[in-house]
Amino acid sequence: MGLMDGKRGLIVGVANDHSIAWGIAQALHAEGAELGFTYVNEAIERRVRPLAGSLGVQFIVPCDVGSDESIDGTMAAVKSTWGQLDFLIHAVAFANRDELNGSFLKTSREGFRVAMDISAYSLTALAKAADALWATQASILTMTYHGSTQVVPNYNVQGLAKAALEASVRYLAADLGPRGVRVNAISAGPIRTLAASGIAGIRDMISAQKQLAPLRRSVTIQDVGKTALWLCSDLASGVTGEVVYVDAGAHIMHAAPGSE
Ligand code: 0WE
Repeated sequence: MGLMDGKRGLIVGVANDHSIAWGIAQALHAEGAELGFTYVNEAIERRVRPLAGSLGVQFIVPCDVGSDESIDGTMAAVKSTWGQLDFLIHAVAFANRDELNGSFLKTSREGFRVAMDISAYSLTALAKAADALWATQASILTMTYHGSTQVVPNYNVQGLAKAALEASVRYLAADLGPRGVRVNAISAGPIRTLAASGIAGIRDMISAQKQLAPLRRSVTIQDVGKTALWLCSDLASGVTGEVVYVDAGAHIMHAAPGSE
């Protein structure tokens, strides 16, 4: 008996076996969920197919969250394959690389638009396209980061996009709640994923987190997967519109304690 037996859902954002979406997929699969994966292009498709295969996942569809036509095609495939959707995992973000370096003040109009479109609006776009598919007691989950509310050097416009994403979680929760659909976000501490690998100083950020965090460690995609499982399962039946931190407690601290 698994917590997710009989539940079917789509995972958007697996790029490789370091992806947070992959940690979530493994945790949900282990409790009996039936999964579908999306890929944004052929390079990602080549990485996603073997990962999907290792979990016995057969439903693999293209999805470019920057395109309404692509999202409509994805949801049409969900409708014809499953008829309804019990959960959706949204674990994608994108800002132009030159926006994630140096001063926020130099943010361009186009850089702002792209970050908001791909990192924030895409959640609403997916939720809207799946409007006729939501099962009662469905669960929508997205990924955010503390740079939404605190200034993290270099995170810049991506922090604004995460702030918009967190607000989207609350508005979507209010709209979909009457139908029993819950909408939540996990705010993960820094993890060395593909998206983070290009970030200068990510290693230092992770080791700084280890000093700061009450648990004195960084978090893994397995940590995130277990909280995702809780939020997508009936265990979190009373939780919606929430941002749950999975960061070993780091965000409660103002400064690391002195060594003594
Ligand atoms: O949300 C993120 C990463 C999001 C991200 C990463 C990239 C890298 C490659 C969005 N767009 C891009 N575009 C690219 O071209 N994180 C929470 C990880 C992250 O990213 C940072 C961080 C942390 C932590 C960027 C600057 C400072 C800290």
